[in-house]
Amino acid sequence: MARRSAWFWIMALLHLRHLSLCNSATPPLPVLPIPSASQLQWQRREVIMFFHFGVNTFTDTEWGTGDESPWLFDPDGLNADQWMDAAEAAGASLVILTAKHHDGFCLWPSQYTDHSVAKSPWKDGKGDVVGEFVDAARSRGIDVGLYLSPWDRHEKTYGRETEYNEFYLAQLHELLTKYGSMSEIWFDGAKGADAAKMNYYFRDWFETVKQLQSSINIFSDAGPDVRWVGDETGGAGDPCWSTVNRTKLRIGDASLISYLKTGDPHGTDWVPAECDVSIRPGWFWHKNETAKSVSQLLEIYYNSVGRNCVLLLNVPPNPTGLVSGDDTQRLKDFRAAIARIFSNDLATGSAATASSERGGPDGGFAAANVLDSDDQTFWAADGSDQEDEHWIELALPEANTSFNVVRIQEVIALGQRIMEHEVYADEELVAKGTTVGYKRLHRLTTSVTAARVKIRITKSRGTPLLSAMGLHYDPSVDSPGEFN
Ligand code: FUL
Repeated sequence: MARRSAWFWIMALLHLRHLSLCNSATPPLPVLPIPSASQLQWQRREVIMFFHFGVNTFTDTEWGTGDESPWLFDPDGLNADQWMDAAEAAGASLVILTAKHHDGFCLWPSQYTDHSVAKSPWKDGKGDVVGEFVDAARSRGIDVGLYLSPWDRHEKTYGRETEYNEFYLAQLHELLTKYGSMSEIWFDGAKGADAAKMNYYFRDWFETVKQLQSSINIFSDAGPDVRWVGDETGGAGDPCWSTVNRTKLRIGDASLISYLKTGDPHGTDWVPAECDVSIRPGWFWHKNETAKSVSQLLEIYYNSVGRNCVLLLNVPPNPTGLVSGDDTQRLKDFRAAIARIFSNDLATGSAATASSERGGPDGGFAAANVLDSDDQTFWAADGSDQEDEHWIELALPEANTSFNVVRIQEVIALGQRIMEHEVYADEELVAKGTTVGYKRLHRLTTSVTAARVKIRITKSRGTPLLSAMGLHYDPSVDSPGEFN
């Protein structure tokens, strides 16, 4: 055989690579609506943290009246860096602070009111909790969000529509220009029955927020980027669609609660749900309250993250200005329980097959992609086959694999598609559900042993796309006291 030059072989390899690239199928078109880049980033966080702190911390109340003296606010040991230990313990990559709660007391020295840290004895009125919070989070690589209550029980202009809307907007402007980039801004729809009647100019506020920080996510009952899930227990509806018709939503309208909980399979807007709940009974610190148990927190995790939502878990700092050591320890134990369950994927090493694979086995969308821990790769059923039912099956590496949690993840970047699905262990139906979304966790009531696990997708909007599938063992299913 004639000797070939190195150049020949390089060209031959490039040619082969070109041929194999030509064999890749294109990704399918999205099924609209789809998330924005900021919404996708938010969704991947899974658990984020809330800090409720303010004059209520010193008066042992949940809703202050607005008449409290700023003189009450004196957290003489405040250490925002220590708060971030709690965030890290929970694995939270975003922390949100109540810059102003309903009582109107501002945790930063707002130039538009005297009712703030500037009039408190803390640091002789020179302190800035928002500033310390932001610096502490950033120094740990944690992103920041702020809560600014529209309902303000202190501000005298509240009730005078134009004046108060301007006042609120000015405060928003301060917060969004003084403290760098924010990932989320929280508009709370709560307002007491005694609140003066007035309209908030949400449209003006939201447009200004986006003008100042274009990649921020705006949270409210009605989005536009993240919606309230409809209650404060930390659980989503089942199903919980990230899609809604935004025109149906109104901030503070209690008749919409069930719509918020479930979302809308026919919704034209992507507005995913955030599940807010406190680690303790109250949002603010109270000396007689203690943190929820690990098993309660786990239940919340399954009912929020496991239902396609983000969990916003509140931890209240105490009057010293510190998060209780017991709360941080509880968060560590919670995280350890999650790691114990989910770090071991019993599906690893399975052989994956499917009803069809877009572009065939070498098209780039093979069933095996659900096992590669890479959420950029995925299994796509072949859109050209006319079956309305699709399936994917894993032949497990061990014939007698025992599991009790099934994890399924859709490629939400291309739309939330699955409307109905069933999970089979060998031939037995062990779970069924409706939508999947970013993450769907089925915790079974008893452990099952199987050699094969199959997901049948019996109804979907367009062909289904799965980025991941996993099988896990939660010891508390067999021994309920395990995580108490
Ligand atoms: C509610 C408020 O009234 C509570 O005090 C708390 O801030 C919670 C997160 O939102 O609407």
